[in-house]
Amino acid sequence: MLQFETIIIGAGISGLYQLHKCRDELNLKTLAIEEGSDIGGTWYWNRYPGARCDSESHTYGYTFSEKIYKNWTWKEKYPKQNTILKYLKFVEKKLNLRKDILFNNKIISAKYLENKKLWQIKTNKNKIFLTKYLICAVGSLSATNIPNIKGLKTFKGEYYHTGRWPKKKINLKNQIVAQIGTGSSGIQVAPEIAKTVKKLVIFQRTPNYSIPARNKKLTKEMINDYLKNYEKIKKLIKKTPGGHTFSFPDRSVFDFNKIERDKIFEKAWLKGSLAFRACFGDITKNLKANEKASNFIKEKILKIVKDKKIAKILTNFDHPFTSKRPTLNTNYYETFNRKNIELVDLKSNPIIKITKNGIKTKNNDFDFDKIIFATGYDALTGPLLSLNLVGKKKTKLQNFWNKSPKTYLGLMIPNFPNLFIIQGPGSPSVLTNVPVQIEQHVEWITNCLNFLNKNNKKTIEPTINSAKKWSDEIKRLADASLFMKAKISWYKGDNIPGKPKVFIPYPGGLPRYRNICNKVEKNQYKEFLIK
Ligand code: N01
Repeated sequence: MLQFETIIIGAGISGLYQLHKCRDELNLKTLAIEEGSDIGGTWYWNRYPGARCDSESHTYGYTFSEKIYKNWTWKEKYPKQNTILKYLKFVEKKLNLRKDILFNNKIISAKYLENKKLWQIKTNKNKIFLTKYLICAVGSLSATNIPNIKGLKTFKGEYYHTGRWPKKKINLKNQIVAQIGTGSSGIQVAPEIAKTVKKLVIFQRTPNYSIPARNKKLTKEMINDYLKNYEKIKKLIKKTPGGHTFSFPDRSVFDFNKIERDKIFEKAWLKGSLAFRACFGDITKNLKANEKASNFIKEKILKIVKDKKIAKILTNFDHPFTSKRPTLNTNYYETFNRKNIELVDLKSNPIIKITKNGIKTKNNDFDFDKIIFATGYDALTGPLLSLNLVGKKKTKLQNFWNKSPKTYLGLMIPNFPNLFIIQGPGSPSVLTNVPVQIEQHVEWITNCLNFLNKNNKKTIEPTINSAKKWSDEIKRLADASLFMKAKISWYKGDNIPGKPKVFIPYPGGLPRYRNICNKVEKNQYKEFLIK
């Protein structure tokens, strides 16, 4: 049985950086284990047509190395999935990481051996490893959710989830295709495949607010500009709440009359960016202010979509803008003006079952060649629960988290010594430009391991009390936010039957979170049991 000082689960953005830090900075004997056949995590699995990132490319990547930052050139405002994959392969090569990654192995269980103070890891290929530290770099959106709709097994065509899109080329030409789900993934897939398929029927449960991405090629000047400003950008994205280059101004929606306000909205709409929500400081905080932004978007959709019935379904909002994850699109609303598109409102016409030939709703019987599930994820907790973690005193994570995920800082779990999570439940994670959060987590974990090794400490785990206080803090912040106004939101577990209904990520913003983590480190981890 091979033994390591550190095992990292996952070789996506977080796993790769953590491997570099543990192996090259701390000199720990380290192995990363990856389920896929190559590196990339999210960007390995999400190969669906139209997949792109909606953080601006020059902010979406590692900033820890000036050399790496400056030796890579982003060519578009929003990078495509395979461009990000190429970027990660470029980084991996620079750091020579591949030789310490075991591919095609999925972790099926991880058990803490109290007498040895080691974790025992098992993979689906019957490989067993021991390790002192176990770092879960499994991503927050990697446990795909295919809803349990009656009859799926009887469907005789092929079906796919966007987050597990097949490697083989899928021929959609002349096909009649169903797409269930209109979140970030669905909004990207539909315009892309509508160009090819014979007919696309989109099944919408909740309408989504979407801002035009206005993707474009970066000019030489733009590229030189961001490269020149490396230090500035690196500092800036650490200061803003979401890890983007934009922050929220002091100005209120109510400081302006409708004409002035709409001018500001229009400018942001034409620019196209997640920064639309930061046109005013109160859109994401105050329901009345939020209504102004929501109404502006609604009016835009009503203008774009020609069919009045479809436009009504697309704007039948039941939640405030930004209470669910805001999305960017390229011609999503325009796609509904095509002749080969149909929109089904699941609120009035729900799915009854999937049949051999297609989908039966309350009012219709549809025949399909293929079904695309853009139905999201068992976010944040799902990827960790699937590892079948068993901690001290035979504590199963499934039981320990049955009412709510309990972590301290989203980084560690009581009863699970020496187990670290990158982007875990209880951290800002999915509410941020993810690589910024990842770098902060990897660096915090690295410093913590360094502290333990230097001080000859064998184990670390947070106290139950610190985890309880952290959950209370998340609840307090979430209750005061607009996030809780969304009826169905994966931020609070509503999309998965049986999942605890609590707000999962930390909603206090990255700078505040970073300060708390830094304080914990400076005070030598007083909220933890260290032995
Ligand atoms: O998943 P989602 P996603 N019957 O959960 C619907 C990141 N991301 O893969 O809103 C019918 O957002 C569900 O309906 P409702 C990003 O963080 C980023 O799109 O729950 N419908 C919804 O419409 C994002 O937020 C990028 O009522 C069902 C859709 O399926 C996160 O990943 C691109 C259903 C799921 O939307 C997840 O996005 C892609 C059911 N039983 C993803 N169950 C970029 O950076 C669910 N739905 C651009």
